[in-house]
Amino acid sequence: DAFYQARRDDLAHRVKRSRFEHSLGVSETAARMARVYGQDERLARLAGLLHDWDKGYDDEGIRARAVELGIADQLASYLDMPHLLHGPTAAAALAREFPELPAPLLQAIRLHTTGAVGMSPLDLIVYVADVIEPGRYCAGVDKLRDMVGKVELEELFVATLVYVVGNLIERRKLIHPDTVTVWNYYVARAR
Ligand code: DGI
Ligand code: FE
Ligand code: FE
Ligand code: FE
Repeated sequence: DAFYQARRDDLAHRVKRSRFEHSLGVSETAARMARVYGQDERLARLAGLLHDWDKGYDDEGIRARAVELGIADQLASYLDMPHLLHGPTAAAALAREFPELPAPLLQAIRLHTTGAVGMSPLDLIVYVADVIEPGRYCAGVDKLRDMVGKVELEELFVATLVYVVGNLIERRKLIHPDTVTVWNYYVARAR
């Protein structure tokens, strides 16, 4: 639709080419997953398109943007992980610029990097689609792609977390406290 096309054109100017292609991949993957899991396909397609809206900023730029958007409280827990701020800043910026965007879409964007306890189906879809979109090449991801529609959404999300958190550990990266909390919450539920 017109709103989607207009934001797609905006995004092409906000992020580099490869990130733009990634966003289109997440958009189509999220839409397909929404169809499979009985969620709003149009909302998922738009959330996927917009999820990396603020990915074009460098570390200093994204910190300044968080302050400017009035969400500097996020900065404390994200102190050494500024690359995780683009979710919260994108949600705040999009809400300000496009007040017509529904809250569930903004939430999915805000949570797409760390996850959170009690994620909605749309939140889970955007999180997973971010990892399995066709542009991501990695052996472990094919297994996740094959699970779409065969397992419940929460189970697919836990499998995706295994992949994402496992990668962070292997690369000796910091793990955001929200990501740890999410892991504990969903793993306990999956038992
Ligand atoms: O924006 P994307 O690259 O599409 O993916 P993303 O928003 O899910 O994550 C951005 C980066 O942050 C990516 O390299 C994975 C990484 N990441 C996700 N959770 C954590 C994390 N990095 C750290 N250090 N800690 C986390 O908990
Ligand atoms: Fe992202
Ligand atoms: Fe992600
Ligand atoms: Fe992404």
